[in-house]
Amino acid sequence: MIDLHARASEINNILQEYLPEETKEFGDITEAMSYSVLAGGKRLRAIMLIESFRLFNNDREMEKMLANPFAAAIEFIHAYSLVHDDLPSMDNDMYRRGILTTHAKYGHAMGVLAGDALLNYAFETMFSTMKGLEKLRGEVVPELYSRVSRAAGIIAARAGYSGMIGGQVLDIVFPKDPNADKSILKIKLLKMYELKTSNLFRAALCAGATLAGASEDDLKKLDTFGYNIGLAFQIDDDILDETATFEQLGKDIGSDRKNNKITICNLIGIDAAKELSREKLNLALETLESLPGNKEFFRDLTDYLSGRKQ
Ligand code: GRG
Repeated sequence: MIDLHARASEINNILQEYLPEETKEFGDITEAMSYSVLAGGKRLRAIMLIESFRLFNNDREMEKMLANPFAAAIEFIHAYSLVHDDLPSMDNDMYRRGILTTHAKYGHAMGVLAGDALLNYAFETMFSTMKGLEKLRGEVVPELYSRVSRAAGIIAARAGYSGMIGGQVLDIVFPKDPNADKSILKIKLLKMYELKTSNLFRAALCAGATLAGASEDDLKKLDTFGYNIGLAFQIDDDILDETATFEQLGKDIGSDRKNNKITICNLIGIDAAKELSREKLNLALETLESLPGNKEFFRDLTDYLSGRKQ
């Protein structure tokens, strides 16, 4: 069985290694960046990126030089999205991961800027891997340059206007009328979940596999796996927002209700939402079996996701 707690600590060490050195030269920005990233978190996207690399490649030196910085970068992007999601103009939340949100601690402007800086720094980190590639023995270096740029391209697109940000936009403009046609609302809601949540899971999985040299066919399968676990994850996030406690989640619960959001829970009910999440995880498991390599980690991860409490 996987020990996600231990894996998260390993990722925290990688994050420490790749965060910019703290300096007051630019005011509080580096401190606010570290605060936003190191506050805690399950580190699932970084873990998935490294594990998808391992499905296709067992060269630990290459993993350290390519997968580790990309794993840090995907967490920087995830942290930026949370920092911006918490802003007064978005969900206006004061607590995240058990501590004050970045804007609540450093002020609104610094919340915006810390998020922006993390997004840019994520790409700086990904492209910094190119500097060391010539040191890897026995590899055709042009192929590795190509893998790095393709992996960064996948992350850019999945996090961008037609990916995670697009999902956030759909979230903001989502119909507020609870009497609208429920089947149409459900389709729209799942599309929004796919965009805002599945996309970063898909990005993590496909970037890790691309760095490892996976085939297009296997990338498509991983993408489908990420799509389904991402949907299940967001459905469960909505369920937890109704049923968990502040201590479990580290943030104020009932945030969706406070913001008058239509969620899968108030649309189809908590039991049907749980069933839908299970369906998506079963679909993910089916796809997983068609992938090569040792899939034990991802089987365990799917199992963990089916009963997560935080
Ligand atoms: C550009 C102003 C501006 C805003 C963009 C992109 C964006 C804001 C927000 C992304 C949408 C978002 C926050 C989706 C929620 C995804 C989700 C369920 C996050 C929680 O993930 P966990 O549980 O968090 O993995 P931890 O804390 O464990 O890392």
